[in-house]
Amino acid sequence: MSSTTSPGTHRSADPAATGEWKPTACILCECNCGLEVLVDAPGRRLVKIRGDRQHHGSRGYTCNKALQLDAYQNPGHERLTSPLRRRPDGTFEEVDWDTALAEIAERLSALREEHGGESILYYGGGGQGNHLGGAYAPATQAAYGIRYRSSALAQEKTGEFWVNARLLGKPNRADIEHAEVAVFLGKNPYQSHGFPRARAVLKEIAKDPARSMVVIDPVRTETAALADHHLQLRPGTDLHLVTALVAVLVQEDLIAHEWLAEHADGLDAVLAVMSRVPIAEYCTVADVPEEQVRAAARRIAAAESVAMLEDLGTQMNRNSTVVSYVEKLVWLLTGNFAKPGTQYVFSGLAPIGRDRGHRAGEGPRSPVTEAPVIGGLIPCNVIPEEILTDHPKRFRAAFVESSNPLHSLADSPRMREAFAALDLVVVIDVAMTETARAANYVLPTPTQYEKYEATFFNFEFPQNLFHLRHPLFEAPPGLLGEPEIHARLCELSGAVGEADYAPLRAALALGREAFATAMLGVLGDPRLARLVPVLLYRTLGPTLESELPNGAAAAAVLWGAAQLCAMENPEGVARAGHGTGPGAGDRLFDAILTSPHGAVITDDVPEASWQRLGGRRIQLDVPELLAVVAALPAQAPAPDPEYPFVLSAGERRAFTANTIIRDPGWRRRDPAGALRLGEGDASRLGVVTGDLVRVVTRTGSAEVPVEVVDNRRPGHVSLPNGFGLSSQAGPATGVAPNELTAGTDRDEFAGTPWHKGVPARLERVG
Ligand SMILES: Nc1nc2c(c(=O)[nH]1)N[C@H]1C(S)=C(S)[C@@H](COP(=O)(O)OP(=O)(O)OC[C@H]3O[C@@H](n4cnc5c(=O)[nH]c(N)nc54)[C@H](O)[C@@H]3O)O[C@H]1N2
Ligand SMILES: Nc1nc2c(c(=O)[nH]1)N[C@H]1C(S)=C(S)[C@@H](COP(=O)(O)OP(=O)(O)OC[C@H]3O[C@@H](n4cnc5c(=O)[nH]c(N)nc54)[C@H](O)[C@@H]3O)O[C@H]1N2
Ligand code: SF4
Ligand SMILES: [Mo]
Repeated sequence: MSSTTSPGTHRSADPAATGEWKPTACILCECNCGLEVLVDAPGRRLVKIRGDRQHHGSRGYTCNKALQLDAYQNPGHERLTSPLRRRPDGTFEEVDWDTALAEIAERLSALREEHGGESILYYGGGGQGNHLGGAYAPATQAAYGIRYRSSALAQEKTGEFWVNARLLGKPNRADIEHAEVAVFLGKNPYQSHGFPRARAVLKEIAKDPARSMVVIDPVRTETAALADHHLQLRPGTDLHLVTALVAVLVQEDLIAHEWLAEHADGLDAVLAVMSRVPIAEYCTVADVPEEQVRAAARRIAAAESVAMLEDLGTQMNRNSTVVSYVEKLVWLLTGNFAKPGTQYVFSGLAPIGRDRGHRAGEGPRSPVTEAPVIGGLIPCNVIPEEILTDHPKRFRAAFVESSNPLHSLADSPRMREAFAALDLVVVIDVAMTETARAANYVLPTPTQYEKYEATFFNFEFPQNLFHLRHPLFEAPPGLLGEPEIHARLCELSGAVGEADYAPLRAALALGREAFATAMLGVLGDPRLARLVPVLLYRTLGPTLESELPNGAAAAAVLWGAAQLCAMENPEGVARAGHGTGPGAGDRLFDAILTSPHGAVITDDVPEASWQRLGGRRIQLDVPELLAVVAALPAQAPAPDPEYPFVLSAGERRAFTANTIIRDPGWRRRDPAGALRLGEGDASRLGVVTGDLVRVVTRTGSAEVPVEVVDNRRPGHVSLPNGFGLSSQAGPATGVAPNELTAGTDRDEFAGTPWHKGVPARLERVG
């Protein structure tokens, strides 16, 4: 750690004695636990970190990872300090902002002119902790006619989004904290979280004899070890197992007939398929004793409340969209919706997870491969195919913001090839990433602790929280926040400018009410409607700075989001204390601005879930998906003898956090990112913990030390996510999982990858 003393100051300047505790949040997973940080302001260091008891969601909780956040804030020489332009020889030169942005604007405009804005892909828009900057990107998209976008959500969640859209018309989440029975499908919340205070809640459930936990995972994870029912299935056989679970509910007549008659259509079609399921045979395929499956189904049916959470173990695996469908049938057929401890429809400030739910084959498609666009996102796995072709509609440019697709998407070698084939790549990031290295222009931005930031991952119930974090530090000179970058690019395109701002500023001078009226006018103007984020930033933004200096203009976009939230959720917003009527949105906005520990945006009653469905009945019959269930063969696919192992490529562990922290020194355990394998496999291979093996897949190979463990099935091995980051300081640490994965291994409905089931072979090294 660098010393914070400057010449002449006393050597023992202890920041703990002189510094200040400031509220903020952890940015390493979607929970965004509230933190209090003792800062060393001149050194821009997070000196001490503790949970924030005043934070409504996390209530003082953190996991082990939050303590390492200084390694994100201070990535050393990986930190970007100036805009960079790539020279023809591949090296980078520093350029000033005016030059960089003017050249980018010119090249984007030229591409639009020649090939249409459809030839430019926008990728990303936020990580686990930062979505405020990305909220301005739609304006840049509008300014340059950029029509297609994608993000990490399109390699994990789009299948589930689509299923939710078909079944309920709305996304939903699980109230694990209050559930009598919590069910985790391909999810290890002990490490990955996914709901507030996960480890504490898991332990509460485990020690309460009146509650139960069901875990469906081929690994005896930390979560599975706490479970009452661990269905330790053969990897990749989730469709058999979960279908068997649903079939037990149907065939033992454990379903909520009255509730379903009142709320749902399509039950007969589901019953027709499920009543014919050969339960015993499917359990054999999944290699789980039938009695265990029946016991879990009966426990679910007997419960007052069941909440169920699926995640990457199935979402990045074979049949993921169909599995998501049968998973939802488990809780729908038992009536576990819109009651405490069940599934609910959340409020929020952004429409994450919403989709129109077109029938398979209908709806928007990607330009070259005609892959389904779900939730507005093209599947990540088709991106290289949308570039590496001479199709006239191919992508010719990529605009990447707060994301690292050259590391995180399937088949990194092919992704590198694809990005190298583009005419223009622009990357906005804080650090020199794998993707930034492939860019023509790299635009440096302050870290999330040097600016106002927030996420739209606000899914809690009954009280939903929004946390606008205030900066802990002043940003270093020479960096621009994302809102400023987007505003300048929009202005340089000629789409928006002073003439558009002036009337809004005049209205604002009369008060927020007049401003709201003027903004309504803007929304009715097709030229300006999609530029609203920048209009807010340039007009309302500066007025926020007078109260909250150091960049609060970035929060301006939340004004619009707050108005929408108040309109969509009047009762919840009122119950949260923001009143009713036309001023509610403004009061909500002000509460967000002035609540550095987070503001409750909505306080819901269970019926709110029904209200959000807007009178639509639940549609249980999704014919495209039910057809797959009906045709499911009663045998497991035969493994390829050349690749007898199943590799789970990207397991969440105690010290992984996507690629948010680049310095490998942050890890207190598992520094090499070991390949985990069972004792039997280890002895057959003749390796012990620490020995090197070569992992060979159909697309790549890598050498990695093994860790012999006792919690997994024979033939099932795993590598952690987020390893193998390039560094200017030395060789990469660990294996980058997507050097081993294939883009063509993807779901037939959503195009999501099969990262959790990569066929692999292991060879002893040396
Ligand atoms: N520590 C840590 N936490 C994180 C992150 C991180 O990088 N590190 N990332 C965050 C992000 S972006 C996400 S999306 C979430 C993901 O959170 P999770 O989905 O919980 O994480 P994973 O470990 O990738 O996969 C979950 C489980 O799937 C199991 N699995 C593997 N194959 C199969 C299978 O065939 N069937 C079933 N049923 N299960 C299988 C694995 O054994 C594993 O326990 O985590 C978030 N939290
Ligand atoms: N094989 C395999 N691949 C996977 C997974 C897996 O399990 N297996 N998991 C997948 C999942 S679930 C996810 S979510 C993705 C995640 O992959 P990505 O979406 O690519 O995201 P991150 O790795 O989180 O990268 C976040 C980027 O944001 C940058 N950043 C940090 N703060 C800021 C900021 O304030 N502004 C800007 N502009 N940039 C900032 C960081 O430096 C980093 O480059 O990985 C996926 N890839
Ligand atoms: S990584 Fe841990 S401390 Fe950080 S938000 Fe997630 S659960 Fe909270
Ligand atoms: Mo993720």
